[in-house]
Amino acid sequence: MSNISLTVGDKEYFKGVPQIPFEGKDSDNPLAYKYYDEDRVIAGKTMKEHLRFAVSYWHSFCGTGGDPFGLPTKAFPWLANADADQQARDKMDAAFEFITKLGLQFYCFHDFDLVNEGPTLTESTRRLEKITDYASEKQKASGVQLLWGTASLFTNPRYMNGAMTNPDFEVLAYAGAQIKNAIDATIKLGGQNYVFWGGREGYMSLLNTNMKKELDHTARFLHMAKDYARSQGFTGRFFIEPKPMEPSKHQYDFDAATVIGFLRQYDLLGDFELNLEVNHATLAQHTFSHELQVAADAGVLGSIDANRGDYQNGWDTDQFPNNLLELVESILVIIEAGGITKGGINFDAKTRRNSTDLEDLFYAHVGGIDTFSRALLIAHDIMDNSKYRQMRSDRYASYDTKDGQAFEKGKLNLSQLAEISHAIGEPKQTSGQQELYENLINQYIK
Ligand code: XLS
Ligand code: NI
Ligand code: NI
Repeated sequence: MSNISLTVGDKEYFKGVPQIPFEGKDSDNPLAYKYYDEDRVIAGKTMKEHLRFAVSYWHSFCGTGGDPFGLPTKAFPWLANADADQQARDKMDAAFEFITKLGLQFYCFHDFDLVNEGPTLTESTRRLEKITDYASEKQKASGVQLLWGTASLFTNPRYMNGAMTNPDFEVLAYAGAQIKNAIDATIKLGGQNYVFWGGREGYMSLLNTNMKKELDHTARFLHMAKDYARSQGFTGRFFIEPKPMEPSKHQYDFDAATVIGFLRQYDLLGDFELNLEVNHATLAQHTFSHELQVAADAGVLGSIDANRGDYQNGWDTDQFPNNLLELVESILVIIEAGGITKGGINFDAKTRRNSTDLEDLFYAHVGGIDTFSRALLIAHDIMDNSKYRQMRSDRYASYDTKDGQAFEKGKLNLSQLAEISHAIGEPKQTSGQQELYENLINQYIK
């Protein structure tokens, strides 16, 4: 049974939508889960524990459909009140009604998703303190928890030249004040993790950019943020979210491999892991499973921002995940890495600009949750019942014994390697059998 209690404020925003039940794959009810059976146990853990789904505050409750060519299309009723504090409370009522109707355990926010940024830092701080008091009550009443908090250091014009990387110290200091508030809010709400996405941390032109200085400043800033959070008792993980471009031409957190190199160079490994986003992987011309594998192999696979891109264009379209094959391949990597344990799966995805019914938010999440759930079931079936694991390890079997093993253990030098090859002669040809692997995966998609 769900440990999440339905929590509706003074006004019910999603009238006519009940708590979403699990009805199984033969159901044709669009407001029911077909695969996400939260208490079903797979490989010793419930689906809820494997998947740790989170709703993102920004797309779901603040994203009103504006784009560079057109005005907002979505008149969310929780944004109607002009009073800043009341609007923030209404939005939070809507958010908790939505999350608890989905029966999900987590949510994620930026500081200025919770409240509109005030005219001064002092006023923004006051608004945040007030809404986080309310959020504490809401979390308590519902059982919903904070997966991660973050600060928006990319929306306000002051950050047009970057936040942590800004050439002007005064802007960097403002970012420091904002991050301090966001860390305080995260700690106050028992947040399990804290995220950094560097939307403006990069450059539009190298001509006016001192890259070394900007990266040094970023590292210094991250050390300060980590030291502050630890001094306040925060024991969670810090996640960096790689993205190669958009809004900047080039962003320093380009992809998983780049971020890992940065963390290693500046001695940040250990506290920092990665929050990987599907659409960011495709923008970096990688598959999502590639990014997961790179992070897993470095021991920094932290959390996921779930969405999908559009394969015909190069934007961060943040569509809801519905590509089963992409997710099966990704979850195979996650299973081998030991699962997502501290982070979760956050729907950093938005309904399309012309999806204007409030129910569309539910269809989108139900579909994304079910696609991930189905992929989890399929991937475990592949791991447990197919030859997939065996085929992969057989491919490397020549390193398990004799000279291959000696090589892996560092017991051969280059001259010995050459001698061995002279004795063997031309190696036999061995097929990579890619098509066989692909067929195997497809056979289990049922
Ligand atoms: C934007 C990012 C952003 C982060 C949080 O592309 O995905 O939404 O997840 O700042
Ligand atoms: Ni994201
Ligand atoms: Ni994104």
